[in-house]
Amino acid sequence: MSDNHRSTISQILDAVDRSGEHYGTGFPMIASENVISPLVRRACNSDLHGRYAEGLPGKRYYQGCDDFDTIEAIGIQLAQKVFNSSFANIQPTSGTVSNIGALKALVKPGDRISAVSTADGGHISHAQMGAVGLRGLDLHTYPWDIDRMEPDIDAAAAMIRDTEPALALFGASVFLFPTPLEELADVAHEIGARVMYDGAHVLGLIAGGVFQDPLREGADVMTGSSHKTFPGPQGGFLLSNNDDEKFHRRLNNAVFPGTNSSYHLHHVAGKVVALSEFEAFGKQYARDTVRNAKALAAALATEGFDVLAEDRGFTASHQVLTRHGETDSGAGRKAAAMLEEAGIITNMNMLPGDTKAMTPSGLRLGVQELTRHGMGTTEMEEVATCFRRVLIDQEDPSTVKTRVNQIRSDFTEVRYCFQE
Ligand code: DSN
Repeated sequence: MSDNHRSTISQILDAVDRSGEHYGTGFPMIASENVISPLVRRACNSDLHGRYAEGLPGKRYYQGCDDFDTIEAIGIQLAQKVFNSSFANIQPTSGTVSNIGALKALVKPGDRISAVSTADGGHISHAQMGAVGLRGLDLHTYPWDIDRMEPDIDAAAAMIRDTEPALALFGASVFLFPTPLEELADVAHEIGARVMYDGAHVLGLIAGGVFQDPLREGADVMTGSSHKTFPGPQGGFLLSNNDDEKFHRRLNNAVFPGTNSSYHLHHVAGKVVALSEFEAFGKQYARDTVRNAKALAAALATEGFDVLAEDRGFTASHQVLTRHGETDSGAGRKAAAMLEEAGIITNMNMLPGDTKAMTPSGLRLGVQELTRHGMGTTEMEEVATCFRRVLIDQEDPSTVKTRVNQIRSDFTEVRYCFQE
């Protein structure tokens, strides 16, 4: 190896080795992330990372897929069980890719679609800048109830009746409370629209039975990520409870060949292990996650923070939203940077009223990963105290970091999973 190559490789590998450090010693609180279990990691770190298996189990375009057929067939069955669905495709390589697949299956270019606006917490794939624009759809966003942090039911129902979308899309990336889906899905079905629910953030809570049950509340299709509250490797799911085989074929075709070729077999194997672990431990994990989010929100409010949605008990999901200054002031960005210096990893987030994604006033916090490491309500109070020391008391973040590392050192294992 030349000196140049040696230096490049060591720069890369040093950064790879370091990359997990602050997550392992601090508080990982990004609401869209999670930690994988040792057995999921083993499945992901396999030879499958370099293989192809286009098609479905037993119907492949390549030889050499027998073992992977076993893995994917088990995975489809487990996904149907865990999500209580008659159809599951476990191939999408991300939540966004499962959304692109669902849009390919459900609508044609030029069709109208209704969705949550990104300013109100909708995902970028629900927007013109993302998958909705890619499919050439005419987007109409729901009127929003800022106090309840959900679509304004009457106004959104009227909007669906007026605009008559071909598809009513629900779900978001800022997701504190269940969507009033039953009411709005009924209206959408009345005017002949299909209903899609993007459960990316809350999929583990849905499967754990603690949030809402979209496939029984009117969603024709549910998409989601396999790595947010569902604690698997990065990837996606496409799910439905429609029993029509023709519809199943349409969904499968939208995934392959529609939107995926290689679908990252090592991650699929990891998803299947995660599904099995979820079947065993998921309900308890989901309950503990929501309990911790409520505890963190209450503790932050007690410490003096402006926590959103107090009137509704702050949250019913894994997420908590805090406001740190005036609308569009960038106070959320500053707060996230200060917390990072103390070993607390969060993300700035737009709150109602903010108009600029890079200078928002808020933070979006998630407790699912801390919960997976075994933290409970007592630790949530300690986490809130660390927030107060950094952001209200303005203590030197490196002093607070010592305390963060000390708290975290008692919670290094991954729980709610099988031991190797
Ligand atoms: N950008 C992710 C989130 O943090 O919500 C979703 O893809």
